[in-house]
Amino acid sequence: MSIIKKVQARQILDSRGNPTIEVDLRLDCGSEGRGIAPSGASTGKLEALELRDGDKNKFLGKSVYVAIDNVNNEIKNKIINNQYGEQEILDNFLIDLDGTENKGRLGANAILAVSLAFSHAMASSRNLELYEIFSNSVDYSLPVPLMNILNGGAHADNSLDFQEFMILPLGFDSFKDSLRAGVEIFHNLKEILSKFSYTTAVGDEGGFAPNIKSNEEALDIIIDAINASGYNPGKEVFLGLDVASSEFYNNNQYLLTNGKTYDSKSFCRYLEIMCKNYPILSIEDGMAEDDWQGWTLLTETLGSKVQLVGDDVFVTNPSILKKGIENKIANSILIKFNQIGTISETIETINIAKENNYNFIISHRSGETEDTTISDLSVGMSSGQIKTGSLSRSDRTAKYNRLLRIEEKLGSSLFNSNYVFDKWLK
Ligand code: 2PG
Ligand code: MG
Repeated sequence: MSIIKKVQARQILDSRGNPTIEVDLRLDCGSEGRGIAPSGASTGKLEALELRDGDKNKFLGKSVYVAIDNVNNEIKNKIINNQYGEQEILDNFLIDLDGTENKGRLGANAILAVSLAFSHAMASSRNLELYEIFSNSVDYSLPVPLMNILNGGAHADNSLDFQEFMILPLGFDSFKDSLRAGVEIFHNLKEILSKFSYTTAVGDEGGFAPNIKSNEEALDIIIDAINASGYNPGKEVFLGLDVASSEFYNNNQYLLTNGKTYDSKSFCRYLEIMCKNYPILSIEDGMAEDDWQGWTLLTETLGSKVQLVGDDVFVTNPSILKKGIENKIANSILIKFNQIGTISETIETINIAKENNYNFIISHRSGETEDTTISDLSVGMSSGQIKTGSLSRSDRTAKYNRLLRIEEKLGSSLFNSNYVFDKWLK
């Protein structure tokens, strides 16, 4: 049934013009699947290792020929003509074959691309939609899109400290209407930025990247755009932040571009005040990955009021998430399959989140491709939320477009925008 007959890796380009690895895989029944590894810019220290060649003469050190070689030789030789009845069996085999804690020998990018290609091939061989392959339950749902319309931090060359300013459309009955709200706000935001003579060039995730002076001004302008679109901020459309604070945390201090420094306590207070002044419903990486004390404080202070999402701090790792849950860190987790390196481990982490009442958000990386697997993962695992950038650039809109097609097939009744936020909307 699922004997692997062909495995072929090649180098392609991602949305930033950097090389990445793509794998094609065929089963004996003739079904084929393709997997592509995405790539982050603001990476957590404990992420699985993305293997790059480091040869400055080729793609400025970013080529992935060694990872490709690992797939086309060692991995292929071991898995070809073998049968893997389930995703987990293949993934565990790859994990053992690599033999390191962080998949650093064969490369997490190599392993992930094979893992993804296999899931696509399995879905095709079973005549299933991709979202149907990820879960035994048919409890599907369509996610609320967390749309990153202003880019800062490591994703843009501007002065904004926070990496992502997102809008969360919650007052809508379908995915397509919530997306429409996002699109309208995005275009109104462009007009408002032009009016203030800010650039409307976009950053890595397709959101605008103006040289706005402060985080507060960014939020004010987004509120203006929501109003200009005829939506009610704090009723129909809420705000979300990815502070990505590990990027500006040094020597126990959070240092903003305006020169102000904060310790964990005062930075927590800063975020608390922001939540009082703006309809913020979600804060990702409000504290740095190394600042677990800060995370504890932030969770005690804001955990009952907003979604607190751990990205760099959890890196989609089942053991780290468990530790975080034990330590009462955050109340939600961002899920990126290349942080851990296989589909099975990604699903294991999601199941831990589910069992512990943590929200989980399926997420893209800042370096993406045309691949839309995350859309299916969010529907199949019923995440209720997806974070996949802004409303421009095909690497971002491809994910939304896939969700539109899934919604057409499954019906909008599977979209319930509020349930994942119920506890904070009361
Ligand atoms: C993040 C991601 C995606 P990157 O920090 O959440 O938006 O960025 O892929 O650069 O880590
Ligand atoms: Mg993040």
